[in-house]
Formats: sequence, C-alpha cells, structure tokens
Amino acid sequence: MSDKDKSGMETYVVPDAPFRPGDTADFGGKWEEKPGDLNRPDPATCKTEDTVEHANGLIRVLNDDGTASGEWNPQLDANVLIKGLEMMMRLRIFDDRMIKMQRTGKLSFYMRSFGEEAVAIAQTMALDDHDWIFPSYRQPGAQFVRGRDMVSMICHCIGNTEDNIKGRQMPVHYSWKEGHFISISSPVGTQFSQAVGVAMASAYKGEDQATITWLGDGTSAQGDFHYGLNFASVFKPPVILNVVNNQWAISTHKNIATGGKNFAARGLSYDIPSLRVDGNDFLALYSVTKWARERARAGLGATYIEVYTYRAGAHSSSDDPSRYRPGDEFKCWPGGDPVERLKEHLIKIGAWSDEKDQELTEQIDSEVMAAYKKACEYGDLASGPFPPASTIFTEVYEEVPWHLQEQREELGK
Ligand SMILES: Cc1ncc(C[n+]2csc(CCOP(=O)(O)OP(=O)(O)O)c2C)c(N)n1
Ligand SMILES: [Mg+2]
Repeated sequence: MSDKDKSGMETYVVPDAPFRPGDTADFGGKWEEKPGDLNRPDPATCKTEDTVEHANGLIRVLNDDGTASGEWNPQLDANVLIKGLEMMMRLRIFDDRMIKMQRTGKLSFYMRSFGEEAVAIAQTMALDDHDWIFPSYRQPGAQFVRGRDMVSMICHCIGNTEDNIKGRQMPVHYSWKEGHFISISSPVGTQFSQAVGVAMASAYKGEDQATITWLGDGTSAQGDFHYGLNFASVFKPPVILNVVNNQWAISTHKNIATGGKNFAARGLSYDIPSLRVDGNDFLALYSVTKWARERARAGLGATYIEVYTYRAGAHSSSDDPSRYRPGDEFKCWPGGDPVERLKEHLIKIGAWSDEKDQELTEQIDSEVMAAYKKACEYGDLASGPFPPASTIFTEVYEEVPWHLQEQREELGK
C-alpha cells in the first residue's frame, strides 16, 4: 500500500487492522462463498493450475443452515462426527481449566485453541495414525485424536515430577514421541522446514508416511515459511503445509503479514497445489486434508493450505486483546463457532440433541476435573514438588560432555 506525502512523493503506509477498540466490527455478514462453488479435483491428477480458484476462493461444506453439501462433502459417518465434536468439546473445557490453573498460580503460562478447535482435530482425524505431526502451540488438539492421556498433558503444562519432558519446555510446548507429535518450538516457524525434511526422508525410504505441519499468519512472514515451501516445491515430498490464518499474531493484524491477495495464493507461485478452506467448518477441514493425504500417498508431493479462521481468545495468558481489537469481534466472525456449527449439523441430521450435548459436557467436565486433581498430586507451580535439579543434566547427551559433568559436580547433584 502506498500514499503520497505533502511533497507529492510516494510514502509507505503500514497496513493496519480494519477495527480497533471502540470501532464496531463488521465483516460483512455471512461468507459470500458457498459450499458447491468449488469442484473437488481428482487428487491423483490435479496440477497446481487446477487449484487457482481454490486458492482464491473458500472451500466449504457446511451451509449457513447447518446442512452439508458440495463435492467436498466427505460423507462421514455420524459416529465419526460425534467423535470429532466430543474432542473439540474436550479441548475447549480442558483449555478453560488450564486457564483457571494459570490464574490461580498452579501453572505459569497457557495458550488456548479457542475458536480454532476444529483445525488440529479434523485435520489429524483425516490422517493415518503413524503420520508425523509438526505442530505449533495452537494444535494440542491433535493429541486428543491420537489418544494422549490428559493427566500427562497437564503434568507437562505444570512442569511437575511427572512431566514427560521434565520442565525442558514451556507449558503447552508439548512433545509426545508415542503419538508422532514432534516437540513444539518456541521460536515460531522452525517446524515448516523440519516437516519438509522428514517428509523427504519418508519418500527416500519409500514409506507411506505423510507429514503435516502448521504455522500462523504472522509466522508466515518469516524466512522459515519460504524455505519450507521452496524445498517442498523442488523435492515434492509427502507433506501437508498449513498456514492457520486466525487474523492475528498477538496484537499485529494479518494485514501486515499477507503481502498479497491472501495466504493461499502464495503457494501457487511455488507450483504447489494450494487450497483455502473455512477453518471453522469441521467437514471441509477433514475433506481437504484427506485430499492432501491422497496426493501424498500417490507420490504427488506437497499440498499447501490456508486455514481461514479466527482466534477467539487472547493470544496467551499474558495477553489482553481488549487493548487492540473490539471485544465482540469474534461474535461477528462469519465463520461462526466451529463447535456450535458441528453440533448444529449433527442435530440437523438427527444424530445429536441438546440433551445429549448437555450430558456429554457434564461428563467431560468431570473427566477434566479428575485429571486436573490427579496431575496436581504430582506437584504444581505454587507448592511443588518439582523435578530434581539433577534432571538438568540428563537425557540430552548419550555421553555427558566433560563441562556439563563438571557443572553437575559443582551443583552437588
Ligand atoms: C522467531 C520468533 N519471533 C517472535 C516470537 C514471539 N511470538 C510468539 S507467538 C507470536 C505471534 C505468532 O502469530 P501467528 O503466527 O499468527 O500465530 P498465532 O499465535 O496467531 O497462532 C510471536 C510474535 C517467537 N516466539 N519466535
Ligand atoms: Mg495468527
């Protein structure tokens, strides 16, 4: 964007958010793009040029009235959808409990997936169980899909004596070897190149193992994003590269990171089939990921996806969004609440009811409460116990280097 200054010279304008505190947020009502607008190309023959419209449009399956339609409808069994709904509800209730723990000093820091629950859950459900997951801190939901024990997740967030990574990471920066869930990196974006590298290794070894990775709109302005796309374009490994455009990078609006029409269209210039999907539509997310997985299985290489969503809550427990955006912005989001939308769909097809929903909410509530109490038995931030100091020196090197050995002896542990 450019403008002229008083002398008539071109000056640069820093892109800004459409709404700031005090403004009335207005995204223009429901999406203009409708399910059925876009075809589902054959994944086995699809070329980048066949996805130009998909990169510039929005793939949807759920209509505004809760029905499902169009070629992208994955035609899932109601039981699979109920499972997806249950996991999204579990994640939301889990997140709320963790925030309460943070506010009462039982853990130091937390990040919710509020408003984006469908992303990791629907996309991981569409994968094979042994596929690699290279997440950001906004995809802990993938662990629910792979069956991680909730007590273990809470112990990690606290960093207590049962933390599987012994306090070596920030809270929410999970690492879970058994679930093929790779450790989350605090410097954002590193996972893109790592995911592409692992996918290249799978292809080289001739294994049918795909890799999925996600980074945010803000993070896509970093070099890591382009390194990943470049290698994916050249070597065509079985990788699914997602940019989760949740409109915000802490307090910086996506407008300052886009640098083009949208995030999805960037993939076209790397000659990678590129899709833009409604990230609050569980069925559409599942469907595009299944499509990308089929391409990976057929040896056709990478798929690049912009997941169009909205970060409903604060960036983290350290953030106060009322300082930089209107408080009711999420309520105006045309994509709606992903949990409510799937629930509405299930009710519409006669597979769910408000009573069942209430029952399940109560069941998950007590499950989360029991897990929280159990985890606190192993220690919390306020009162310990903590992992012994000696663990600073263990499990990183197979053979401890002399200088670390010396430091350990100095500590007397
Ligand atoms: C390399 C690096 N720069 C800055 C930060 C600080 N930081 C953490 S998250 C974040 C915003 C990321 O926004 P986005 O990529 O849109 O992801 P979102 O939080 O919206 O999911 C920033 C700037 C960091 N962790 N690493
Ligand atoms: Mg973001």
